[in-house]
Amino acid sequence: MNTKLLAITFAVTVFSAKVNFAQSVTNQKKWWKEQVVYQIYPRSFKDSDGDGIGDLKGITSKLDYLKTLGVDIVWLSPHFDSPNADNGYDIRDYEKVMAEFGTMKDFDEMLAGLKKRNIKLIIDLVVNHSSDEHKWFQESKSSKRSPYRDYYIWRQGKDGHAPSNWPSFFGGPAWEKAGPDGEYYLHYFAKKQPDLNWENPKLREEVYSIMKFWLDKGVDGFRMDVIPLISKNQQFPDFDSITIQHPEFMYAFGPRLHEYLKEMNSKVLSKYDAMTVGEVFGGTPEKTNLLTDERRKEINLAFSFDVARVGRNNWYQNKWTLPEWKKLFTIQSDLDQYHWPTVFLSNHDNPRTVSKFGDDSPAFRVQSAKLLAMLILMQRGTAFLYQGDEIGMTNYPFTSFSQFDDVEIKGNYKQVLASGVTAEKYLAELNKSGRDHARTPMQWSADKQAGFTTGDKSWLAVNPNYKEINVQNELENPNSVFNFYKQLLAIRKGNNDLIYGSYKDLAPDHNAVFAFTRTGKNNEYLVVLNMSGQKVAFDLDAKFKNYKLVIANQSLEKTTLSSTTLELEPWEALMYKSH
Ligand code: ISL
Repeated sequence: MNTKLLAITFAVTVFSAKVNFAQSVTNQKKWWKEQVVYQIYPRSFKDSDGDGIGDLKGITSKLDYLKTLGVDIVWLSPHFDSPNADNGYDIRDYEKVMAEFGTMKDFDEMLAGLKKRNIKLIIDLVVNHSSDEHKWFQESKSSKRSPYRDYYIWRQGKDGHAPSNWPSFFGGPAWEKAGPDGEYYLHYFAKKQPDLNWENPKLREEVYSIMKFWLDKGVDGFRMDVIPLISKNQQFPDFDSITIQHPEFMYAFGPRLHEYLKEMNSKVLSKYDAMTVGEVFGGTPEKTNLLTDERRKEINLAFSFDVARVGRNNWYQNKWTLPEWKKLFTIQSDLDQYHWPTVFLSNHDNPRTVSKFGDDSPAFRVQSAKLLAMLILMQRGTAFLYQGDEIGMTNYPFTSFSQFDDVEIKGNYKQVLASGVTAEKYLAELNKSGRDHARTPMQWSADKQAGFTTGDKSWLAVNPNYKEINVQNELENPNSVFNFYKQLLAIRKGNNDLIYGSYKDLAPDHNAVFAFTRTGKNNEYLVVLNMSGQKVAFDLDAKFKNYKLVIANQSLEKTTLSSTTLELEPWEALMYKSH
């Protein structure tokens, strides 16, 4: 190679290394960018007193399980006092533990147990609304002259009707007439979940005081429930017939949202090393990026649902293609150094990961659950795992509406059927998209009630497949989904190439294979996932020749990439590294 060409080649190599170097290190290092979160839905995790409802002592009894798995942070869904109109997302007292879940002493013991195991805790901040049984609302409803009246949003009706045609997400209108003055109060969700009035500085100070109460107890941050909804358009205009189909896009990002979050950050969050992740329901990538831009000092991270809810139109689960799904990962990983992505495929509001994105049939459940584990944990961004996904738990086979618990399903039932959708069609769709799939009790063993409770009944039926799919079996089987998650978590832990490395989709248009690289300062990792039930021959660039296998969910003979054509088995997942 002549000198000039050599010099050019050298310059290009240095530049591309610099680009990779730049991409892998420009993000400021933070613990919440590096660590993996495990979401616990306390009602369904572990019951310690036989009443069929999960509780805090139950969680404490399973902390060694979480430590063995290797997760770093627990996100605890609401544990506060609640009448459970929406399973705790309707809070009656923000500084008291729900009686079914135990006492503040139990909370303190759970928190101490987590800290002893070097596991952080973030809790759910639900401050778009409270329970209608909260003392603030009871006072507010009692009279227009109550000092708590403006803790909520009351308006006179118009011509004998509600103040506007706004709908609730849980069926019916978003306005409810109540109290001696005949005014209406606003509730985006259930009637028992009245929206708080963030225009009122006194209410905001109450929220900040609640946040400090839990941060001073040693909690490490918050997941913020529907946080983009807290600022309302004070004109409360009627929606047209199209907008009304997806009101979240009108309810979210109201005029004072950023002002409120900057105030919250300045008055509370900036005084702690706290992690915040906003549930950005009703957002767009551009708007969401304004929330999480580090320079704006609002919140750290956001759940936008593009990836997890791909194909969703309310409770309809429509088809989607792998290329359109892969593009969403590229968009979120292309964020600049002031933003940091989240990676999650399910939570307590969405179907089970392996049932929606994998294949939960007996032939491919284990392999596809492992493949999805590699996808989540090797993507760029803070990974959020949902309880039970680590053992490949599946959707529940609902056969009748009486089996559902979800207030969203029950609240929408009448109007869905009134719209002409048959009960069979609605049930069939809910068997793909319903929230209860993720809320069936954690399957600990093949004992009765899957070892979730010593009682004879659980608050929601245990999935009938618990004798096959349970933690005990998983721990005993070295090739289990659990042990694959555990291996991946160990590979990822502290690996700055996998955490901060740049991301590149190698085959964005491929309809079956999801292949990407993660390039850091020291190593490049190649991940190849066959997200189909068919064998696929996949061609790789020659540069990957001689990359070494790190982990695979099936055949291990593909140890070195000697050929640049990979013959992939159905649902085969492989990860290689450059050296
Ligand atoms: O997408 C949805 C609306 O149809 C729901 O799954 C969900 O209500 C929405 O994502 C907001 O979720 C959060 O707020 C709700 C609560 O029911 C959810 O459990 C919570 O995650 C109201 O607090």
